[in-house]
Amino acid sequence: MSDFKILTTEIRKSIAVVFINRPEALNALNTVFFDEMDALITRLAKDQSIRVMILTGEGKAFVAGADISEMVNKNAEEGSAFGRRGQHTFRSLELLPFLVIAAINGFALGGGLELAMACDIRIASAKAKFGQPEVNLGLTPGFAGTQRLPRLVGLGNALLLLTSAEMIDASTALRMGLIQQIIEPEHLLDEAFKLAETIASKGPQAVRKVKLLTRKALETDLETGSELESDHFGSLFGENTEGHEGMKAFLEKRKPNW
Ligand code: CO8
Repeated sequence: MSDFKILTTEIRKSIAVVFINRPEALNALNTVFFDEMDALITRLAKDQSIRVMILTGEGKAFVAGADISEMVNKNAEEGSAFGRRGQHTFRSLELLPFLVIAAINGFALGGGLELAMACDIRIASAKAKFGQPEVNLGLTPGFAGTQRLPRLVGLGNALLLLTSAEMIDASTALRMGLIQQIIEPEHLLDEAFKLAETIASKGPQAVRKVKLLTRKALETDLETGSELESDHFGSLFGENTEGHEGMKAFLEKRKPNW
């Protein structure tokens, strides 16, 4: 998508691979990034052919945080507005109907870790480093890091990372549950692509529904979530549905034709 300065996108089969391409500033997130990400999300959300998206960074960082040079002279009102802007973009990313895999190639710090946490699955290079260093700058996270981190790693681990600003390696991040897999750096994109292909080969409606329902589990009570699950489960049954085709294909010992 040539009209973008920072984001480059390749569509390979039904998989969108999105690169954050500002390596000279370790892919720090500025206003241009947020404008482009909003536009990209709007485009991709409408594209029914996309089954999985991979988000990764060019160079030695995934993203080393919000752009400090753009933030330094903001007043309180502008600071809040920038935070809200980023929160809105990350929420839209999280709400994309298809699965989003963060392939974390290097530093994922501050706003960069917040961005990775808004993705559905995180796989990381063995060289990646993670942290919420905002308190080093006299700041709190501003893109909902205080909200997503405890949901992913528990309160104690979240407060440890948020208040110590300690940078952790990939094996510590895996142990905490912050990431799901560690990959040798040279194989990161290939492995992300293989995982994306595996997910893309499953029932597309079922995968979208699983994402929606599983995310709901963190945002609603058990009864409401279970009720929603029953509705979606039921919608996959009956003539000409994906579930009918999937079950018929199993019984007929053939691949489903989604
Ligand atoms: N913002 C702007 N520029 C950056 C950033 C950043 N976050 N990170 C790196 N850069 C720039 C450097 O200034 C440097 O530029 P130049 O070459 O012009 O001097 C270039 O990228 C390369 O960086 P380094 O030379 O520092 O590379 P090193 O390998 O020596 O160090 C580090 C890598 C450790 C990642 C180091 O760059 C670093 O500590 N970066 C800052 C990390 C950080 O503090 N991130 C958190 C930022 S705050 C944040 O994300 C809050 C989000 C919520 C905001 C809410 C809005 C109100």
